[in-house]
Amino acid sequence: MASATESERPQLKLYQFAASGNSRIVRLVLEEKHLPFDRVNIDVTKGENRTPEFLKLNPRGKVPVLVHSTVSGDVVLSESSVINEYLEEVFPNPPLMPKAPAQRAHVRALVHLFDTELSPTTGLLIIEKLLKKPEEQRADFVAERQKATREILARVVEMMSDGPFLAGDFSLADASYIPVLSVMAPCGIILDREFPKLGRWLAEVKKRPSFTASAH
Ligand SMILES: N[C@@H](CCC(=O)N[C@@H](CS)C(=O)NCC(=O)O)C(=O)O
Repeated sequence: MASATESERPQLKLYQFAASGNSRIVRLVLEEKHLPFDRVNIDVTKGENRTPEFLKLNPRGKVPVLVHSTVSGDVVLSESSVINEYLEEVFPNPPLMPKAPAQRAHVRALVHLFDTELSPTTGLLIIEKLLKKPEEQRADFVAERQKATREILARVVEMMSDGPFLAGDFSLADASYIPVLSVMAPCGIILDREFPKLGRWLAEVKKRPSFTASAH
């Protein structure tokens, strides 16, 4: 279905935190697919992700969690990239994965690079630069994380198609990178200057309605 009408409105509930980049990765895909969803806000700064109720949904105590209520019961999923693959399978239109197996593998390789390297490396840089007061920020730590981030971004650029998106048409890969790459400037990494291809990519994804709709 291209977009859900009221009669076939899917029962999707997203346990999320507005400021969480990983929650936004899923919100981006829900918006791109025009899927209505209910939000349950879990304030991780207040430990709401550690309550017994939430730990039943995700024993790792992390947002996002998606609950899809179906005739056969609730499907409870965590991990943004797993949730997004599920959404792509269950709600295939509009598609956010290419058709050819090699291109699909390429999208997954980009998502894997994000999940295993960029997210853990740069997540801590973002916390240091955006959440801590300037006087609390550790200059050595910031410099080391910026260097590691730049190394990973250089690899992303090598893997990028000719554009405007990361891998052909807008895909699950773009959704994974948007939240982190849209806050590189306050982290001291200027994409337009250092990674112009990514700067152009960011300008392009910002034009999509999903960028604004998913922001909070
Ligand atoms: N790889 C996971 C990461 C999830 C994650 O780290 N979520 C953060 C918010 S962005 C969280 O819930 N942190 C709370 C905590 O670890 O206590 C994903 O992609 O969903």
